[in-house]
Amino acid sequence: MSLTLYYHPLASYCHKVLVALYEHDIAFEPRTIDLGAEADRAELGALWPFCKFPLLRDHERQRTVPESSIIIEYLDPFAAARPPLIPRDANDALQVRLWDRIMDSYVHEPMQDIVLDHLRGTQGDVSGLRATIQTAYGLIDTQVATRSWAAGDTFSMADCAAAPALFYAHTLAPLPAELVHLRAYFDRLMDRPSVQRVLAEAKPYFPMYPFYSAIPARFL
Ligand SMILES: N[C@@H](CCC(=O)N[C@@H](CS)C(=O)NCC(=O)O)C(=O)O
Repeated sequence: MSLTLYYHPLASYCHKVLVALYEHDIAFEPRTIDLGAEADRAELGALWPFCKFPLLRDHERQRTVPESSIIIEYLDPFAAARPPLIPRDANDALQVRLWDRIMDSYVHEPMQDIVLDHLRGTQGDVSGLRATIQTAYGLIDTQVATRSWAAGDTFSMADCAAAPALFYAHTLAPLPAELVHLRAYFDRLMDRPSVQRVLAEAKPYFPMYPFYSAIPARFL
């Protein structure tokens, strides 16, 4: 396989795909994109008009693959030696896809919108976004009370989605002390070697993050 990943080491959706790549130990050429640089934007935009990353280019198969979940699904069959991130069983796979959606839609996206609101200086009412994150926290707490990982006892795509979503959401809405299962799950995620590697690579860029001061000291 000959792969290029268009990404940035600080970007949360890129973290999701990096966790999957490191879980599978798949080699790739990293292509860092600076969205503030015109030439980089033009390069990414020529491949994917929404100009968002992560974006994967498979040179061998001449395929351009956008969207973090789709990239993880695309790569999964190529890493047959490792446990799959999407189970072969259709019902188990559905649970993984459901929890991947929950992490993206109800933690990651509201978190991203709060950060964007801050960066744009729009000072909009983000209470609805915060409430969505709190609802998701409660739901995840119940889910992981009886499971090691988001969709069962095997690390999956849902956990790849959860790691960056919870890492950054935690800086905006700290995990409530009473949600002990969620907090234990967060610690398991942060201890996972693939996640630690992603966070170590992001570390030099953390000062660029607007809520840098809320990143727990153990990650700095
Ligand atoms: N649904 C997309 C979301 C990707 C996304 O929002 N990426 C952010 C970085 S974390 C981005 O490219 N932002 C730049 C922009 O929106 O201009 C996915 O799952 O890959």
